[in-house]
Amino acid sequence: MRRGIATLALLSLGSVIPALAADPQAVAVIHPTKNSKVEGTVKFDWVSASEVKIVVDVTGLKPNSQHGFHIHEFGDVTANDGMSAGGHFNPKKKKHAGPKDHDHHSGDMGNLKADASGKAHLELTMKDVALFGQDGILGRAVVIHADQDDFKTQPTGNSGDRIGIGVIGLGK
Ligand SMILES: [Cu+2]
Ligand SMILES: [Zn+2]
Repeated sequence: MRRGIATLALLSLGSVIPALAADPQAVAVIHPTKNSKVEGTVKFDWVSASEVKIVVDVTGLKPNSQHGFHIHEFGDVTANDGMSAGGHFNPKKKKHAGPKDHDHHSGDMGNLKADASGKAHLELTMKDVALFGQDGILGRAVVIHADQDDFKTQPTGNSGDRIGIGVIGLGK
């Protein structure tokens, strides 16, 4: 009887908590905004509850240049200039900076470096984002910018137009 109640409790818990792999993942597929050809993927792979490995592969960038990219607050990609995604994701109310600076927006991911063919590959590890909850990034957007993030200008890093955007979805 007691075991039956425990099983019932487990079953009902299972129905409210989404079935996630032990190692949850998220992915954003990057699409070009107007007048852009930027495409690619940004993958998020939690190696522990507080540590996520991010792998970025993007094409269509200006060759040999750097491009700021961030998680922005809203997964609203209705505006064709990307502006509907709002500002940088910043639940901890910090100042804008680079991902390696002690204080930075949770969504600050630094710069992508495009090679001579306009491709960029980047891997970085961040500790400030989760899938769900206050730090949750699911349903928000990754935005890639035309210019380099200077890690100083508030609150944007002065990285210019939004040339690529993708909504962060639950990964397989
Ligand atoms: Cu941005
Ligand atoms: Zn920022």
